[in-house]
Amino acid sequence: MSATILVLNGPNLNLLGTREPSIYGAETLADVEARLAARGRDRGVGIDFRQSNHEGELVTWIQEARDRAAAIIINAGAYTHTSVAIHDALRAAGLPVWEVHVSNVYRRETFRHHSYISGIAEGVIAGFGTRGYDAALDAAVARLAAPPPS
Ligand code: CA2
Repeated sequence: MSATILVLNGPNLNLLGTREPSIYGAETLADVEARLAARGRDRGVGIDFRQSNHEGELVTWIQEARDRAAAIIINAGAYTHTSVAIHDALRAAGLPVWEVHVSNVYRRETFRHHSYISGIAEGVIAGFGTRGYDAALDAAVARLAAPPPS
């Protein structure tokens, strides 16, 4: 059975492609999901792609990932900057994590410069638009194929 990579999206990311294209681009989240599903198929992994506006739902999905997924790619949206609960759940899951942001958060307001996720992530991708998800997927696939020596 092939590995599954959980791709989680936090609050308001369901609005991608509908508003603020100068910050977030024109692609919808459904476009990103379709592209990642195809990329995952090409690379022999399954993609479980989800979005929620609710912190607790994201926490539950991260907890469940422990038994269902081999890696997590997460754009936690604004919860990136606020959520100790998501930080704790990611730590507890014990899976490799890649953090993605569509925009370059370091060019924006200072409250977006701190992340509760970066410190436990294998890698952080910000400011490459929705292509950041593709880069994170490739990094996760490479890591699953050749885990680092322990
Ligand atoms: O750049 C990113 O991917 C963010 O995670 C997006 C979050 C923001 O709070 C983070 O600081 C950076 C916001 C997602 C909102 O997405 C929208 C998309 C279109 C229109 C309005 C909001």
